[in-house]
Amino acid sequence: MQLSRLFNFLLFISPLAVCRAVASPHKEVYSSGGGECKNPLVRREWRLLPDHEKKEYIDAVKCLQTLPALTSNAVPGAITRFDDFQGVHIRQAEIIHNVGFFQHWHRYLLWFYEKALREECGYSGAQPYWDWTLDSTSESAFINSPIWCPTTGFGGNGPYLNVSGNPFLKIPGRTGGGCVPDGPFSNYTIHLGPRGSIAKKPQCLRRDFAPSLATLRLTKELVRLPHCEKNFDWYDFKSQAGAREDGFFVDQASFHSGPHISVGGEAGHMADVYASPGDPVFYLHHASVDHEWWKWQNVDPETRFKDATGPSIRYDFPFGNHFRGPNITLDFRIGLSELAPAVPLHRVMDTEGDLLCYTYAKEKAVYDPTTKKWVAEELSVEEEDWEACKDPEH
Ligand SMILES: *[C@@H]1O[C@H](CO)[C@@H](O)[C@H](O)[C@H]1NC(C)=O
Ligand SMILES: *[C@@H]1O[C@H](CO)[C@@H](O)[C@H](O)[C@H]1NC(C)=O
Ligand SMILES: *[C@@H]1O[C@H](CO)[C@@H](O)[C@H](O)[C@H]1NC(C)=O
Ligand SMILES: [Cu+2]
Repeated sequence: MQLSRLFNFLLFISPLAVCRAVASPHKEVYSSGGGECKNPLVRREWRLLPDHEKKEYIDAVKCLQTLPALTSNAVPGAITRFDDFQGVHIRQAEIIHNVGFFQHWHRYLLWFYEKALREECGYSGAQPYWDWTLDSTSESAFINSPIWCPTTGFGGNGPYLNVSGNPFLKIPGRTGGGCVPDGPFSNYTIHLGPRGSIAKKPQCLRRDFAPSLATLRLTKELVRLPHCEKNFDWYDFKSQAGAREDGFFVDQASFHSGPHISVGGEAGHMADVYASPGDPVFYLHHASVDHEWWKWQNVDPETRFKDATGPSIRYDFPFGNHFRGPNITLDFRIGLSELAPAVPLHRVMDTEGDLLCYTYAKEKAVYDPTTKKWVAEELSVEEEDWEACKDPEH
């Protein structure tokens, strides 16, 4: 056990700390003449950012919400640059979920969102992430998470609406549903959605917290399950669990869908498979989903930077029982419509490759009850040993 721990640790840290200086073999195979990643942006957990960095991020998002859209020709309701990103997600929602390139597509979207914040809105930091596991210890921990803080966060829950108006989802213990009344986005007008609608339809940002669900579906144990998988298709399937062709199964919700429905409930934007990027917290949630994939990849980078498997057609096996299309390969292409060029998956496998250039801080957030502040601590070997799995199923 100790030896395997050590071995795993070496596997985990070596590519980050040591091997970055040397060429890794897969890069020669897929050299595409792009740039070189010398100073990766370091993505950190939201609550570990100093307040002035939190403000800088939120100001940049608000800036994106004032710049004119670039995709109005294709998305009539897109008014702002922020809408552009929500719009491309709405348009592609039925092909990018419950498929093998779900992780890749969302990683690519986030990269361009982070790029827009930096290049068009003067943001100097990296895209932060929201580690939901820190807020899953109790209902009040979830409700009082620093992420919902009205002054240094994204605002909180909407007031309770008895009838959610959502025929597709039944979420036990939902507590909100109305317009987010506080925080920096309480006055923002979302233009797109609900669901597949890309016509201009002004609406407020809605949240519908389900705190009891958050204590069940955002836990460290749940996050750990996919990490037990050695092959990407099963890691990915378990990360996306919950949504099926015949409906959404709350009791199977994964660390991807769990936060969507714990924040969005029935009536909130985050629970809308199409329009969820209307809530700015979507990007912090998906950065965390990406962080998990990054951790999984870095346990065995030589293999896992080249492992792209799973169906190309939504709900094909293992997401459903169909075998309608081919499985994805590293040459399968994804795109963001007018927002970014189509690229083969191999370009987004390595976050420090010739296209992407970011990493995640090797730290964890710890609450200090005396100062009532979250502080960063270095991760121990055991904590980051995601391969130690007592009961591997595959
Ligand atoms: C909620 O709405 C249902 C159906 O309209 C109604 O029967 C019920 O009494 C309402 N509950 C509350 C607490 O208002
Ligand atoms: C929202 O609008 C109201 C009324 O115009 C204003 O009082 C409030 O300060 C605004 N809030 C934010 C976060 O901009
Ligand atoms: C895709 O991969 C699965 C195994 O994960 C396999 O059962 C299936 O036959 C493959 N489909 C095709 C079209 O090769
Ligand atoms: Cu999505």
